[in-house]
Amino acid sequence: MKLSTILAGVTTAVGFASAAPVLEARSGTCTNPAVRKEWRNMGVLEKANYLLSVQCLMIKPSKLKSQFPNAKTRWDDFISLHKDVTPQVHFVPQFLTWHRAFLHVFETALREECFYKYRLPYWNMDLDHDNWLASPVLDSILGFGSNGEEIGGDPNFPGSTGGGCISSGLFKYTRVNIPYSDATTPLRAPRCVKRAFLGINNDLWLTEQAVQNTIANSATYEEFEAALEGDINFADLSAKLGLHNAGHSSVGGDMSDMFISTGDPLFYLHHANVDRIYWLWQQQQSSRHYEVNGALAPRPNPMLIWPNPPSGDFTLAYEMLGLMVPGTNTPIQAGMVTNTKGKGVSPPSGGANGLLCYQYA
Ligand SMILES: [Cu+2]
Repeated sequence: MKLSTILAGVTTAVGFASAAPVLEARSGTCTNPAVRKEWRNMGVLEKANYLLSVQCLMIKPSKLKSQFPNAKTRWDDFISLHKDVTPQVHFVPQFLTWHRAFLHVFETALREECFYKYRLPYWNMDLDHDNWLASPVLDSILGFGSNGEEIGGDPNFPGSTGGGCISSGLFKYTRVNIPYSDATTPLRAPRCVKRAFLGINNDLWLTEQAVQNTIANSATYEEFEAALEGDINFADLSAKLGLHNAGHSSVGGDMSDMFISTGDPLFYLHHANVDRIYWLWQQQQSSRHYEVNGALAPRPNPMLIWPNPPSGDFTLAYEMLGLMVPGTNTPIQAGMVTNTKGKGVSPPSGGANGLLCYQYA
């Protein structure tokens, strides 16, 4: 049976045509936290609702075109929001809080502008590190499709396979309109999303043991952030790669381009998993729900240059670049998102009320 036939069958059940947007009260505190689940623990209707809602964002017209002239769709908006601030939100302590805020804005768009009724799923890559190709996340019907078409891999990642456009599933025909970050790459918009699977770091960085080590060995937010995000050292790539970087390079293709990796729907599942591990670290001590520290300027890295980075330390008042509280023109501050159950409550040290009300299962 073809994918479209199967999805058409569940379309009515998940309310594709008739669902009113799921609006959530913006006021109040977090009395009943929503639950974000691992992809394989979601039911068929939840999966179908998610996949079709993502496709809805890929079709809806851009709202940020004046800011991002290449953007044609809402999906392009989210690629652009990330691309525009990539040097400012990677290899810096705000990495975890910025991406948490970004996921919140994305999840809100899925629920309010499309017809998504549940919560962002995550991909626990540990469950697939030794049998990647069999992952339910990569299913070609109730998943995100598998590797890129086989063109001998990505030459920048020796040992990778695939390398071409997503070869199966609903996103095989996805087209995005945001150019690659590499200025020497000709603009071929609209273009497909590529993948180039690379397994060499899976055993080292994606296992439950690696996650537990990262959590146990990080006493401060600054240490934990650097360990989970990871650092790039071309002389010894595996040394400090970290779960976040390893997950990106394991999928490869668009996912290995730090600027436009958000074009692959797997970005959001991988980053929800990164956010889950951040949440797990916070669960260890209640003070960690509002702990931030570290210098705002980026760690030395061979990938990105933030011209004239600010001096000073990362604080709860620091604004998450480019991200507004959904439905407003108010910039999201770090202290609004460090606590996943902090909705409607000010941090102990004072400041704007929290936005979030969720946990992971
Ligand atoms: Cu990112």
